[in-house]
Amino acid sequence: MRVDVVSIFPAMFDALTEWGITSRALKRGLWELHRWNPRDFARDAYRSIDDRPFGGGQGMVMLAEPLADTLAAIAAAGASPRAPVIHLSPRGRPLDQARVKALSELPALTLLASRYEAVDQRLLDRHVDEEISIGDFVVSGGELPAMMLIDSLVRLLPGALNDARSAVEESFSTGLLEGPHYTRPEVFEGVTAPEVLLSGHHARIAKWRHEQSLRVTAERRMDLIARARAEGRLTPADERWLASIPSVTEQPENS
Ligand code: 4F9
Repeated sequence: MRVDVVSIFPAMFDALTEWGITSRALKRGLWELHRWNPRDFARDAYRSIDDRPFGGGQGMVMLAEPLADTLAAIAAAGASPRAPVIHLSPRGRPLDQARVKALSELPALTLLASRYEAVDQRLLDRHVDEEISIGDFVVSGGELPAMMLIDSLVRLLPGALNDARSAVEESFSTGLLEGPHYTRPEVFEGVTAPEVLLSGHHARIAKWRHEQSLRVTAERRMDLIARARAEGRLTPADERWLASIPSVTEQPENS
């Protein structure tokens, strides 16, 4: 997979190329990163990439022209057919694992990581295919959101994870949160790990883990339980277990 990123802080992406699974996958040749600084495409002597908003107001707006020229250079450098251009923005559609999976199957994509609160709308309308949000909060620029998107994509590329991990990946596709995990020592600060995990009884352990996954999901993310229910992914045994958990069945006051 080829990833082109547009950012005025290209060095931030060293976090992906230097560390962890994304770095190893790069060295394995599973993906490549090309960085483009729109300042290199500025049209004036000051290398301007932003200006004050028409109509007044707070903040600056990224100029359409240097960004359009950057995207044109990427299209000229990249393989055809043209890769989709994605802008990381709090105004975008929220990212989820299904979208990550679909994007990970593309041969190439271009990410626009903007700064200064805004980008000229004409650039977005004419040259951006999709806007994606990584959550309902604001950060100082699109670089960290772009890195989160790239990390989530790269770990799905065949060969990026070592085998033991890919099984863990499958467990997210259940659409439920993971339950608790334990390792040595058996007693930590006076708290013993759940005895079932030390029993060696594989069927009981699998049942316990599934129940814990349901419990944690119901306590924190009823939206995921509702979706699993709607999609027919909860068995009658799952429903009986959920109905038996006090912290789940208790209704919060004022609701
Ligand atoms: C981008 C926030 C995607 C959430 C970009 C400021 C952003 C963001 N998801 N905030 N620039």
